[in-house]
Amino acid sequence: MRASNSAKFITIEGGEGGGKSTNVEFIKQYLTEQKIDFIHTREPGGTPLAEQIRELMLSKREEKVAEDAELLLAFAARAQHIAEVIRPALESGKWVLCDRFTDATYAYQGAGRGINMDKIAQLETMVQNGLQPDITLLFDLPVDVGMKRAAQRGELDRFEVEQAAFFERIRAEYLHRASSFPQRYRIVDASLELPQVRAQVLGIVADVLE
Ligand code: Z5A
Repeated sequence: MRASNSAKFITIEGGEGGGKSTNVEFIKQYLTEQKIDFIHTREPGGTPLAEQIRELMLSKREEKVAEDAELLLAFAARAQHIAEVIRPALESGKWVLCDRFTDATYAYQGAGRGINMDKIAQLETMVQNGLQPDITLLFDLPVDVGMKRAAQRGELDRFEVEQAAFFERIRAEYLHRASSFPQRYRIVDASLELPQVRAQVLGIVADVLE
């Protein structure tokens, strides 16, 4: 395994149907080939408690979920995930590859649901205490293309049943954040054929390794 003191925190973001799950497998394979000691985890989730919170967040229900309740669930899961998984892994020298992180909260709860971004920033400060990803891969593609892809996967969750306008706001917020944090963000054109997307992704990860 490689030297442990340069462990990277890599997050994977994007709207529906962007191919995050598909491409994360390529990243895992590449990191393994490069003998990088890493863990792969996800948000919401990543610990038993946080996975239960994920279930609460994603399951469809008759009761309307208050926007602040959804926001606090996302950060409750994140607090547990950081304490139990992310920080210990980074501190022990393991890279952390995480499907979604706080950028998703700004995109989904902020732009999607309309929650004030300052409120999200306050929770981010409280829960993360300075922790930020080193690199964020944004799988970007037109909303209609992504929704068609996501629909092919089977039953839709509580977020996936939203209308196109919701996902347009999410896409715009991700792109806005990418331009606000150019050092950290890498945009992947996820509308291309899978081999081309894979080539972009592996190019980015190879750069990080250098
Ligand atoms: N959420 C939130 O609201 N607030 C928060 O703070 C956080 C999350 C952290 C679950 O996330 C939900 O949580 C999410 C936001 C909310 N909303 N939803 N839904 P998730 O990441 O677990 O769920 P997801 O967005 O559905 O991610 P996913 O499973 O990785 O899906 P994906 O990005 O669409 O990837 P995929 O399953 O690999 O690809 C979708 C389909 O497209 C699949 O059939 C592939 O074979 C196909 N595909 C992939 N790439 C291609 C290319 N290049 N060409 C053609 N077809 C392709």
